[in-house]
Amino acid sequence: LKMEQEIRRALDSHEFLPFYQPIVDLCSGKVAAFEALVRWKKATGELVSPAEFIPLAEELGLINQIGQQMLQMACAQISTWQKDFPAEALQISVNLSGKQFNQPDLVDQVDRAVAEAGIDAQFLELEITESILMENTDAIVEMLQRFRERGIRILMDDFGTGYSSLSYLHRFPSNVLKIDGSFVRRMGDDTGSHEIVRTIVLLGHNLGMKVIAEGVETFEQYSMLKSMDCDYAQGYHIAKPMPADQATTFITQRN
Ligand code: G
Ligand code: G
Ligand code: MN
Ligand code: NA
Repeated sequence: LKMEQEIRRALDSHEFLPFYQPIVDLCSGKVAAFEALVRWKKATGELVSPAEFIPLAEELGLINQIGQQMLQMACAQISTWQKDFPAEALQISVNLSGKQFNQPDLVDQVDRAVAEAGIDAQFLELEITESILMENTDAIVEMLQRFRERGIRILMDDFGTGYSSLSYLHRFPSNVLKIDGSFVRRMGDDTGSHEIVRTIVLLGHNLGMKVIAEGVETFEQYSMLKSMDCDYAQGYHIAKPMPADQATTFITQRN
C-alpha cells in the first residue's frame, strides 16, 4: 500500500523519466534510434529500475499512466532531436506493457502524444513482447494495424524467448525483430547459438523485416553480427541507457 501511494505521488510529481539507449546501424556505425527505458528518479536523486516497480504498477493499473507519460516525453524528445539533427531521422522506441492494450483508447493516446509534440508519427516506434500476444488477440491485432497505418513501426521485443515465437510472428506481423540478448550472449560459446542468431536474421529478412540484436556487450559479438548482415545493434558495447542530455552528446560525437 505504501508503494502504491508512492507510485501515485511519483506520477503527480513527474518522477518517471526516460533513459535512452542507442541503437546503431551496423553498416554505418551511426546511431539510428534510441530505446526509451523508464527510470524512477526520486527527489533524493536515487534512480529506481523498472524491474522494481513495473510489475506492481501493472497489477494496480498504474502502468497506463506511466506509459502515457513515457509516450509524451519520448515524443517531445523526438521533436527536439528533429530540430537539432534534422538529417539523422532519429527514431525513438517506447515499450508497451500488455496491460496497456486493455485500454480501448490506447491508439488515441498515442495520436494525442504525437499531435501535442507536433512530430511525424513515423519517428515513433512501439516495442511489444511476444507474451502480450497470448491473450485478447483480435483487439490487439486491430490496434497494431492502426499503429502501422500511421507509419508507426512495431518492434517484436525479446524475440525467441516466448512460448511460440513462430506462430506469433505469423499472426502479428511486425516491422522489426529484436533478437533477445540471451542468444547474443551465448553466440561466441557454441556454434549452435551462433547458427540460431544467424537464422533469426535470415528469417527476419525473408519476411521483409529489419533485425536488431540486443545485449551486444563485446566487440567480438558486434563483429559477428555485422558479418551476419544483422541490421542494428544495441547493448553495453555501444552504450548503456543514459539521460537525454548525455544521449544528445552521444549523437554529436558518433554521427
Ligand atoms: O532498463 P532496464 O533493463 O532496467 O529495463 C528492465 C525491463 O523494464 C525491461 O524488460 C524493459 O522492457 C522494461 N521497461 C523499461 N521501460 C519500460 C516502459 O517504459 N514501459 C514498460 N512497460 N516496460 C519498460
Ligand atoms: O526487455 P527489454 O529488451 O525492453 O529490456 C532491455 C533491458 O536490457 C534494459 O533493462 C536494459 O538496461 C538492459 N540492457 C541493455 N543493454 C544490455 C546489455 O548489453 N547487457 C545487459 N546485460 N543488459 C542490457
Ligand atoms: Mn525493449
Ligand atoms: Na529485450
